[in-house]
Amino acid sequence: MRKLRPDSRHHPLNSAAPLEGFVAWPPEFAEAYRRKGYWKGKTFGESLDDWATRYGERIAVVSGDVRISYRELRERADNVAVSLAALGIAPRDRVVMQLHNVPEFFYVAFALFKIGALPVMALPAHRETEIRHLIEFSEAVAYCSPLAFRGFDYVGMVRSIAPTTPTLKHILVVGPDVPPGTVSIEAMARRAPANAADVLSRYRPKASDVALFLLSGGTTGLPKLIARTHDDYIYNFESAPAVCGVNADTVYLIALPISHNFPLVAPGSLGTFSAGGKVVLASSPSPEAAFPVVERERVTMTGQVPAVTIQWLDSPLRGKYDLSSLKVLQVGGSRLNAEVARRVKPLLGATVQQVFGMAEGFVCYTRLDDPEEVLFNTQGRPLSPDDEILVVGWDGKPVAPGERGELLTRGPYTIRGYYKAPEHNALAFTPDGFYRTGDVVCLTPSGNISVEGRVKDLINRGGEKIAAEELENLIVGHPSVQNVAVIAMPDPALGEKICACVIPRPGQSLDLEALRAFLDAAKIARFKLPERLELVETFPLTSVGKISKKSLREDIAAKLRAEGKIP
Ligand code: AMP
Ligand code: DBH
Repeated sequence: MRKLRPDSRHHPLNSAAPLEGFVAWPPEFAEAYRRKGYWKGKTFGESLDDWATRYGERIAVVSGDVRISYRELRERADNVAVSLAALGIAPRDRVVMQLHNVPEFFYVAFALFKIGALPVMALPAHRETEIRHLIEFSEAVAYCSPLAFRGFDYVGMVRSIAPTTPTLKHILVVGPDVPPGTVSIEAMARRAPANAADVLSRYRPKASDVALFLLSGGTTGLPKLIARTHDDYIYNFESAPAVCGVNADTVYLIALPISHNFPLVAPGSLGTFSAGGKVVLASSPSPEAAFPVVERERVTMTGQVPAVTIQWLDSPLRGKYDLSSLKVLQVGGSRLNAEVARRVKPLLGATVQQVFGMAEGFVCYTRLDDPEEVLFNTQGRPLSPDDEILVVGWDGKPVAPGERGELLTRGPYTIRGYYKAPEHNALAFTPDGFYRTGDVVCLTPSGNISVEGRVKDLINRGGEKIAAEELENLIVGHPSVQNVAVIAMPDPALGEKICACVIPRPGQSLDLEALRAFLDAAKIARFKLPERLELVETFPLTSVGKISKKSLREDIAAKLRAEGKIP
């Protein structure tokens, strides 16, 4: 039997010092957010306990045939928490979580919240390069994954990383039968230690402390870490139900990756839990996987990216399943075409809700009773009355009403800086703390935001964000490549796809397959692999001599039109 008594020297939670590398809100803002009741001083662990008390035997999570009540959810999270503490996982220790849509995600996340340890929310699509970066950057002590998912061996991957990441001590794995040297999450969840209350009472994270790390889509290099506090993240998801029509009767389907900000808090699983609703997990958003689940569980609401909405609308399966329970279809992550938005109600029977959000915080929603003109053509308005927004031009000054400009924002749930990234923060935030979203928007006469484009150098591939620079850094390493610019090209289904424009070295050539194989060998997420390669002799330049990605984008769009690939 292991010792369950944590060593108090390793538990700095009662010290006033914030986590090193975390950029806190200035005291006068924090004080105002508390005074206005946004930050309630409650932690995630306390929230789960409240839900279990209030909603008890109601079903919190459905996954296949498994149905878990609020009481059981709390019990399993507590069991896992005590086991993790016994392993030596201490407050503020980082744990990279790479789980797909399984209930164990909630057991582990809440267990970590309860002991003040900090999940780092990776996505199932990430591969060795991203995971190594996350483990190294966060100095993670543990990694958590399925054994395998969609044919990929996660444990094998982390085992190949572990010898060179000395902080990493534990591998936590979904399933009852896990390989030697790893820890079964299921076994931890079922083991009920007698002294759970006693152990957990020693861990008292503060509401103002960091609760978890999300990943930024990023514009430079590998993903940045976004530290969200108990106070600000709870405010974020507790405000969502009112604008999304979520209540105890809501059946919310998660078909996007469970660890992404959209299905976590907008309202996501956490907003649904806070209202006592039911969260249903699906393995994929495809009509084949999701429609039967909608029918069986009488799903009332889900969140999806525009590419999936198009699939749902065009699917021949639509008439074969009873989707009549759907009341609200949230669409976000990338720009929804107005004509697609218009088809949602007639074909799926649900009210469309556009969601424009970011893991950095700020979220806009159209409201369910907005006129069609607003529902179809805009991305709505901010969640909080204290979300401050500025739309600025190239000179950094606010543009005239209705003009386009970059959206800057700050507020009670928008970060003031990325974790441990002071140099990047000096560029990504204004001196007075506004986050430069990199999104180009305009304010419509109805007071709503319309997303018109962006100034940040990334590709938004159906909601999946790819930093151009990250790919460029890899591609210049190819022996046939002299220089490269990675750009977005228009795509009817995904909105955008990835195009690599390459100047080959003299006498060398390269084709798309070879480029993709080269990048695949670099072990990056497959959604980052370019879908087109353009070989060029020179790049168009801007007046200051930088590569003009704008001209490159125009060139590729013209080519695609000429090829009949886009209208
Ligand atoms: P991330 O930083 O990965 O959380 O991605 C957030 C970014 O996704 C935003 O800054 C926008 O560029 C984009 N985005 C999210 N929702 C929408 C939407 N409804 N319409 C257009 N772009 C969106
Ligand atoms: O793309 C996103 O990151 C996003 C989209 C919709 C998001 O973070 C959100 C809603 O909260």
